[in-house]
Amino acid sequence: MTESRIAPDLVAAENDKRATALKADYEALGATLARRDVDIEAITRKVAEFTVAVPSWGVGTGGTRFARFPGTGEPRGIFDKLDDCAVINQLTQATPTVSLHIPWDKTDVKELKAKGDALGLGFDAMNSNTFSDAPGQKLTYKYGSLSHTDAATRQQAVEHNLECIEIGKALGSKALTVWIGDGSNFPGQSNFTKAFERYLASMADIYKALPDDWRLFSEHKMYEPAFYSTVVQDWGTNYLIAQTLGPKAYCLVDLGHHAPNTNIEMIVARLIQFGKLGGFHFNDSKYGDDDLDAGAIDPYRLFLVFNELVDAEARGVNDFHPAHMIDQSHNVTDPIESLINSANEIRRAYAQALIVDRKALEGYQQDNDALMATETLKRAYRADVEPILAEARRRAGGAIDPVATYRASGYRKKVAAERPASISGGGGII
Ligand SMILES: [Mn+2]
Repeated sequence: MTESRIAPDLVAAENDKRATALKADYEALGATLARRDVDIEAITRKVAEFTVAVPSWGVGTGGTRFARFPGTGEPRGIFDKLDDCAVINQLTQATPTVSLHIPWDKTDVKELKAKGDALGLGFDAMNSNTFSDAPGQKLTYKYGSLSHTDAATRQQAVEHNLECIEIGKALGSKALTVWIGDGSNFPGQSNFTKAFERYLASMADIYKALPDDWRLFSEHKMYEPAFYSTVVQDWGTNYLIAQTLGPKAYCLVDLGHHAPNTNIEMIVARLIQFGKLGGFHFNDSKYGDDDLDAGAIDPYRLFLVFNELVDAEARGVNDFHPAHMIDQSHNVTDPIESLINSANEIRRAYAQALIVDRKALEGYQQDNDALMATETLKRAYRADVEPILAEARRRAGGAIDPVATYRASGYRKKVAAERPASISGGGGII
């Protein structure tokens, strides 16, 4: 029996208030879609099956380089974090897994597994950290980790990743995500070629230790913390890594890790075409790696990314199962509310992409009818699919309006009484 963090009676009472309106909206949308030969039930089923992992670090309040303003009732450690993740999943029924970060979430693995089981939560990709120094760490990562000039420092970073795999094995995880902050701040500081050779050799050591049913995700990022050059800076370098390492190595696309205006959906298409799309870190950005909520700034871009994923699904691309994870930093909102909304926005983009008339689109592309081709995408994007999302949640036992239900539950106030405010939250942005 899964432990409920919010009383099921309260969820049911909140849903009762909204059930009649939802039924009417769902039927009306169903009739509209039927005129386009789209079966609303088929879309609702697919949406219900679509899940996204919540990052353990996302439920704490984030910050910028300048300051962090703690929220109330912030999680004190990984067990509190899992409680908060369970709230998100209870209300959205879209986030049954959590992505952990080591060493931030390091604790007794058996207790961690038991806590996840009690809350009905599984564990998605493990995330290593060699971009900051852990307390008591022997060698510093100030000048890099897996690509460091010093062999002993590289070895220490490799061993940390091996430890992440071991922890993940005990938790039922099936993937390791590696993001490094290695790079340089000044022209001439680092030899690009030698640094990348050292990185590849370190990653090959990690790859060797990867269980056969695991995947290794490398995550590229254009800049920060290094501001002149970054060792794994773009999808091209990332693709070279995955190609060099072998069939268990894939590229992870964090939407925020690109220059503004980069055509990310096209990167996604390329990686799919060559069998190296491992998964996503969803978030949104306006200027740089802002880590804003998914769909907050450019929901059309999110839709276009999903359009590529659904296109691949429709074409029956072999062995296609990208990992979906959220990676955001919540500075001014209640992180639980942001993550609830983000999970919904991601499902929304998926639902909209599912209703694209692909046959018509292909015809317009073939005829070079640019206007009607783009209009075909827009037509799907303009559809208000909220009744589909709400109905999928309701049927699975979630909330028709998850944020309103969360607020009605008084959860934050309740945990604030148990959890004293902290200045440092062990949070971070990757
Ligand atoms: Mn990321």
